[in-house]
Amino acid sequence: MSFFNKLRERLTRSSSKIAEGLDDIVKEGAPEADAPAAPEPPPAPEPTPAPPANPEPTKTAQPASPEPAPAQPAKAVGLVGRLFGRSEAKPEEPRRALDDAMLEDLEDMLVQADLGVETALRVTANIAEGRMGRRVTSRELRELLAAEVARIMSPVARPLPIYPKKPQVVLVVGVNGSGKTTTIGKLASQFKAAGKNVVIAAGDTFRAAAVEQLQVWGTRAGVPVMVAAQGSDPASLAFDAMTRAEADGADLLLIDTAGRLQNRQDLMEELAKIVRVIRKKDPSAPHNTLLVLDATTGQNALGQVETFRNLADVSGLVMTKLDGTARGGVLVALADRFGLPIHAIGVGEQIDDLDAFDPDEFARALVGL
Ligand SMILES: Nc1nc2c(ncn2[C@@H]2O[C@H](COP(=O)(O)OP(=O)(O)OP(=O)(O)O)[C@@H](O)[C@H]2O)c(=O)[nH]1
Ligand SMILES: [Mg+2]
Repeated sequence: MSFFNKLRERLTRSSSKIAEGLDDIVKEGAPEADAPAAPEPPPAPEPTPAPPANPEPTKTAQPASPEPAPAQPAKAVGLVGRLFGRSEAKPEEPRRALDDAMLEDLEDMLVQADLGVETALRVTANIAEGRMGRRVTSRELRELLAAEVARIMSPVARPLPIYPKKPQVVLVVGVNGSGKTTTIGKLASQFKAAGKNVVIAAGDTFRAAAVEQLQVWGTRAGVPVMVAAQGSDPASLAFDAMTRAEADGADLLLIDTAGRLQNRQDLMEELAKIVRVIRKKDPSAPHNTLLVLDATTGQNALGQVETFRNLADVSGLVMTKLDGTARGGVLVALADRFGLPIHAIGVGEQIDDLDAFDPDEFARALVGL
């Protein structure tokens, strides 16, 4: 199965949240056509809040453009249609006019879908621009939303860059359980399969299980895994691993680290020490510092980026566990807020459940197209 198909299939909790949200928004405000005229809520007493500040306040206030296709009540079924039993009388898709109330609903829905307030505001404003008053279907909204999401994410979609520098040192960091070790296993397998000479350093000397986990991946991929005694200094392991990778002529050295909670100062200092020691060997290393984020943590991911960026020179992100979470929208917020490259996304526990991040595919999958 192609990665896109897998993504679409596994992102359903996020995508149905958004797709159903859009359906509801449109239905809610659609003319009484099919809905039994629900009692209109009384108009808000206070003036409707101004639409979100637009980056370029150009033509937002454009008068309602002529509707492309005025919704018609049930079209008559043509003779041919009747003869062949074709259902030409398919009920018209509900439409709703883009107005302030609808934009507010849209914004709320996007916040619920973990895009974050700032990004939800910006996306909504861009969708509104030049379209106020136009009557849209849920499908059209999905397309508009997908285009906005893709636009935000295109600049950050960059696979892990491979440099001529040997060994290229990739340090992998993140909070507990975010998927660091699994991501290293997947990356090692994929790079090895692509003909790269890879070495892994099991820098999580905290948990014996982490070392075993990496050894399983290493054996599977045919990649050597450097380990050290439990409880030993991960910085000295990193140093030894660099020596080994140099001696082996390795292209890539992937260094796993123990999961660290943002509030554990000692662990955070340990990470800084790993970086210092690596730099004694190669002042330009680590060449990449990957922050692995778990999509299920939703908005917490934003805080994790802040913390790790202050501590290490985070050069790119990997987001795991997009399968089975309704919080996949957080990736849009991350892209919008930080502009850090998103190197890969994970949608499962198998080797090929990690792939480079494609903004268009992600955007379409996210809105359920
Ligand atoms: N469903 C799913 N599970 C994943 C994904 N990536 C990792 N996991 C699972 O998440 C769990 C934690 O992954 P690890 O790779 O051990 O995470 P870690 O960051 O190394 O954890 P610590 O070393 O404890 O900090 C494991 O059960 C993985 O199989 C993913 O993309 N999707
Ligand atoms: Mg681990």
